[in-house]
Amino acid sequence: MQYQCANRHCVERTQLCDLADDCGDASDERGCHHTHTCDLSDKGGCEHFCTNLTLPALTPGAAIPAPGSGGYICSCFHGWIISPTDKKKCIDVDECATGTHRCSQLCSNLNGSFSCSCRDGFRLADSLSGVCKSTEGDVVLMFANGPEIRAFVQDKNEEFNVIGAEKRIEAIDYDPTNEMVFWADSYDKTIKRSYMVNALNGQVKSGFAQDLNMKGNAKPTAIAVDYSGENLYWTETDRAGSKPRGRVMVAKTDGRYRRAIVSAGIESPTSLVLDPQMGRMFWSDAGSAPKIEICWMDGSKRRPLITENIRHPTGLAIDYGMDHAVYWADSKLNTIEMMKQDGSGRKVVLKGDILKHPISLDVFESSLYWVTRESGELVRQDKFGRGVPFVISKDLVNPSAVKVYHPLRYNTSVAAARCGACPALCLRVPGGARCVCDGAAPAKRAHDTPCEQRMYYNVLYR
Ligand SMILES: [Ca+2]
Repeated sequence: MQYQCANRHCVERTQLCDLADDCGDASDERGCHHTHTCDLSDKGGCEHFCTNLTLPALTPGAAIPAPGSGGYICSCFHGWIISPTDKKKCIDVDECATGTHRCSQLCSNLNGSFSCSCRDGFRLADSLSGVCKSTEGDVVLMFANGPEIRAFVQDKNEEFNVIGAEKRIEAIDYDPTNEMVFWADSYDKTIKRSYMVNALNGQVKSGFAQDLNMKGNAKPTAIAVDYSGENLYWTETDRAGSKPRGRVMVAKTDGRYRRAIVSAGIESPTSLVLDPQMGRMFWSDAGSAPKIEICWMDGSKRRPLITENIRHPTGLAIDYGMDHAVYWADSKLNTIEMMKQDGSGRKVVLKGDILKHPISLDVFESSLYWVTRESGELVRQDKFGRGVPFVISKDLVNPSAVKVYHPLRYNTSVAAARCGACPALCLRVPGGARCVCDGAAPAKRAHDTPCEQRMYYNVLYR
């Protein structure tokens, strides 16, 4: 017979009150009373429930001691847990803070429960699941498949071509404000852009590639668009030397003012995501010391977030709708995990062969989307790991990237960085932005923010 913990995990009865936290929330240890038994009339003083404990037989074959020989444990109704200070009293579980809720967007804690709600532009799909769905705009899954970018309109079951006749598209992202798609081509070692099909109120009928002339020795491996500052970030790997050298680069979305912002201690960057609202960026490195790192969007305040239990991280994604949680896939471990932006609350969401080695991941509403390289599939599953994976598209020849295209993906109402006085790049930092000059400092104009140093920072606002 098993015992259900406050967090709804189940443990064996023999694990109760054995001084080991088997539940994970200590609810198998907090309400322990080692003497006396309890009965229905007084519940041993427990506020909600009590359960008598039976000591295990001391030797095999010996008579099993009577119920209550091991004392008793107090436990609580669902949504409550024994107080850490009073082992008979029940207190509310804050599901929103402990991350045990299943709200796809907003969570409010209630006494003994919690409730889900949705952001502007979304509504609950039903009264039970906590799933938020957008009320306007199609959910379009944009994915790269070798030389082309395809788009799949989920609710209409329609597919169309965004870009074709490229070489080997490695990474994609888009600017939701200007409705432009960006991609990195690892064969041409360049980055290109195009208007999205149906952009400019439907005037754009097909994609047209514009090369941003990034051609160099390094291969671009991941890209991310900063919609708030019209900057393009990407990672690249230079394999010319004895050891691969990775970099995080930034330029304007038209290719100007290109410069490296992180260039030491990276080997093989595989993915990059930005959170302009928070002024932070994250990248994964699948080099000899695999890791996920965070820094401000100007390259400062860098630190590693995940360095353990990680093999080949790929596909970072931020759930902008749910507390900006960070998801990632590990294509060697066959896992999809999540964490808070400070690295806490790490949790395995999905694991096992059923994932088929995800190489790119995205999250929107209540779903995760990923592509698998070997089996060539585009797959969807609930972002809390409920249910089973659903194959949206298969027989893809060389899929590399997936991105959910939707007008409400980002909170673009966040004020654009106040960058008027920056002569070159203006990069987001938490609560503000910084002017950063390009490598060759531009001629100083009278009204410019000073830019004579190789890299000059100026906090514009806080
Ligand atoms: Ca609660």
